[in-house]
Amino acid sequence: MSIGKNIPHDSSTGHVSGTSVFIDDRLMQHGEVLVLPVGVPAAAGTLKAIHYEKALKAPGVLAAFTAKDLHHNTWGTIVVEQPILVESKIGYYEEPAMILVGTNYDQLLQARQLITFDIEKADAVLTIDAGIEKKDFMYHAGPMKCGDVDAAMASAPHRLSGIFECGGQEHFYLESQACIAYPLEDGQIEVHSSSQHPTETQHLVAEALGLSLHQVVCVVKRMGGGFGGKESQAAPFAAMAALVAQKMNRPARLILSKDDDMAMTGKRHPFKNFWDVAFDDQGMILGLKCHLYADGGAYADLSSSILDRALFHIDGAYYLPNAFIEGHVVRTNMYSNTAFRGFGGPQGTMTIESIIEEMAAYLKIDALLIRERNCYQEHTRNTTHYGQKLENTPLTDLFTRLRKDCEYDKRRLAIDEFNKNSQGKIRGLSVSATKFGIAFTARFLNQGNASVNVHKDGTVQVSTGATEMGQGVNTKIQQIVAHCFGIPAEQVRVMATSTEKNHNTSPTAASSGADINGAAALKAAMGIRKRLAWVFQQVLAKAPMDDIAECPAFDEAALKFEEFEFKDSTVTHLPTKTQLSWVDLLLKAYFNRVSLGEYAHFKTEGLGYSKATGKGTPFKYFTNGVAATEVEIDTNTGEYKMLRTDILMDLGRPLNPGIDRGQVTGAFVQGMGWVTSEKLYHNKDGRLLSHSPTTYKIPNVQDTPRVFNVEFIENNGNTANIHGSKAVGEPPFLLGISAWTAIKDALRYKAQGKIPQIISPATPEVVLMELSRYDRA
Ligand code: MTE
Ligand code: QUE
Ligand code: MOS
Repeated sequence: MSIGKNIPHDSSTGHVSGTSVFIDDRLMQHGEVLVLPVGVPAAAGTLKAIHYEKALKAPGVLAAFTAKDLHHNTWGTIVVEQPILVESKIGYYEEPAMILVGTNYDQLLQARQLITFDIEKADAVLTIDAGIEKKDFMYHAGPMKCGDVDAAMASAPHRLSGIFECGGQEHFYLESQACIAYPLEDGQIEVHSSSQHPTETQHLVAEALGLSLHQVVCVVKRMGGGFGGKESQAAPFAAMAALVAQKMNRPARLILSKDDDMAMTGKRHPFKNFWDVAFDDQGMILGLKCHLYADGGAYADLSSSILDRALFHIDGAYYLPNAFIEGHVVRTNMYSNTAFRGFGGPQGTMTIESIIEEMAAYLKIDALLIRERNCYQEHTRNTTHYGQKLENTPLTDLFTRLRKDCEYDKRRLAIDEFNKNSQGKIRGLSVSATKFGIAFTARFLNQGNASVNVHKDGTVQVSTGATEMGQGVNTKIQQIVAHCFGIPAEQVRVMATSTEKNHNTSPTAASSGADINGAAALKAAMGIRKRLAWVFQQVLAKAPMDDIAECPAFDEAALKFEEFEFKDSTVTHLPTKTQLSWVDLLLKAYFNRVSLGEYAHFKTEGLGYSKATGKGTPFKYFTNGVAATEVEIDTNTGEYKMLRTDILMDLGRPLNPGIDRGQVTGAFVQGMGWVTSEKLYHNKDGRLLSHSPTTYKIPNVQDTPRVFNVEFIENNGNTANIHGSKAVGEPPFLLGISAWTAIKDALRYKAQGKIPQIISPATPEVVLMELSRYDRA
């Protein structure tokens, strides 16, 4: 049976042999043209005119289009306010304002150089501080409150307050935003897009072109990574390609270069969070007040939901008896920030992990002790600040086991010793945790649909709304359906995602792709399995099934479903041990005109949260984990390396532990990159300077922990999700935070009684500056 097995990713050989087809691998069609977006050279102001006459006459250029050519130019997943192409008001530097069309990419790039702009420049708002000063807020989240925070604060033995700041993050998917639009008959358009959200892409293409939804199909075979960056922001580029396809009646290919992609698209939200914490001598948190500010960039995009999720994750893994949490999204003249793995969760959780490090330095007790003391408990202290009671959340066990498994106490003593004697080096060790809420907090998104088609040779094709971006959702769905029918996984294929087959889908996001679409696929497969069992039951009952008589109509009430086992490509009637092969039974059903296909819709039950009261059950369950990271810092240069990381995760009963291990290690390293080396640099005009791999530093293999242990605990108690599994995509991203808290812990040894304070990312430069603050003491 294939559930819980390490069957390989369905594209693993394709990816390493180069036969997997990404958008730009699609064969060029006759008459196909290339599309190049052109960005504005200012971050704020009014666009008066674009002079592109020269570019239009340049070799290889066929056409140019601007906002005027679009039927409808404004879009937005939540708030409709963002232009596809700038009409007059400029939102950010390199915001697309027009598109050039030609047949040769290099010639298009040269032609782009010939374009000039008349812009009435305005002062750009480039930082959260500037946005706060201007009071230009797009969204207010919360307050979420519990207990009586003011009373708790007033009577607490200790108080600390501070500001936690973290930077943005480029998604750095290997495949840039990419789309090809094909004009079909009667004005219909088919777009093949690298999109996490085919339905949104379909909808925006239709709106932008003045078509109805049934005239547009969006197909997604796979993405070369998405990480949230292709959730909302794939759609406007698809609209640009589709515009060209419509206007010129030719296939139109838009593939962003890495540099254009980095400059034009939104990133993770930087946050600046003002906090005030009250605690006792033992480090027990008595109250937390926090005001979060997120840099939304120029447009709303998904910022409101992202800030909501940050508020939901301000508790990390720790019980807050009294809290008052609120936040604002600040509008700035930056690219419009968007979904990125964790979706605000990391920015919330990192705040409390940072606070705990400061409490530890202040109280001079080990931070792990503070974490263990404040950790959510099983029977008491198990309700979040938004009133959701935790179930099946073995956080205390995770801390206890990790402390033992990674030999925390022994290593802490060794580090104390090392730091006393070493010259020019200090080490730090820290544990951080994740308790990631699974479900879209926008309830309507927690639904999915799937269709399952069984063919006469016994093989199966499955289509769902899930999109494959490397995370292995197709493989998990393949396993779920193969398991249901008792056939080998190789006999099940998950087909390209298409809005023609599955409509009104949610983005593949919030880590719930496999949860929702897997459940829908299982529901559909079960429908078929029941009818097959029914046919078998009729065979056993010797119902005539011949030229004259057909199999009696399906009657669920009369079906003894549990008597039929589907296993090893054989169906067994357990009471009589009678067997039929999978294919024989299928054929029996087919010749009796019993359907071998099924469509199903699934919705996640039990969700309900009120923004008005800040209370409810936004999440179906939580995925939990802890990580211990040890770092060594060179005090002369501020450079550091991660010596060792131990991760312990609760993934319920994983559908595919091998794929999940890949998700855990990948997400950890991506999270570690965010908090260490991935710094976005801009010039004073708001132009992104780190817009290529040469200036933006993602982790390489030498930056990963020298010793890297990943373990899962056994947790058979999660009844909330399919086959007892838990979502894995985003939660381990938050464990990368332990690399940053480890740096903060190491600094404590040199701080001469000061409390280490660093921003994120803690680049070597940041670390060196902080060390120099202690020398000046
Ligand atoms: N893994 C790979 N290889 N590539 C990706 O783009 N995206 C992450 C995560 N893991 C991503 C990934 C994000 S942001 C999410 S929300 C989930 O995968 C989405 O997929 P799932 O819901 O099927 O886990
Ligand atoms: C997590 C997510 C998303 C989310 C909420 C989460 C997400 C997303 C939306 C969203 C919200 C409102 C809308 C909409 C989408 O909410 O990815 O279209 O109107 O897109 O907790 O990942
Ligand atoms: Mo993931 S940020 O929810 O696409």
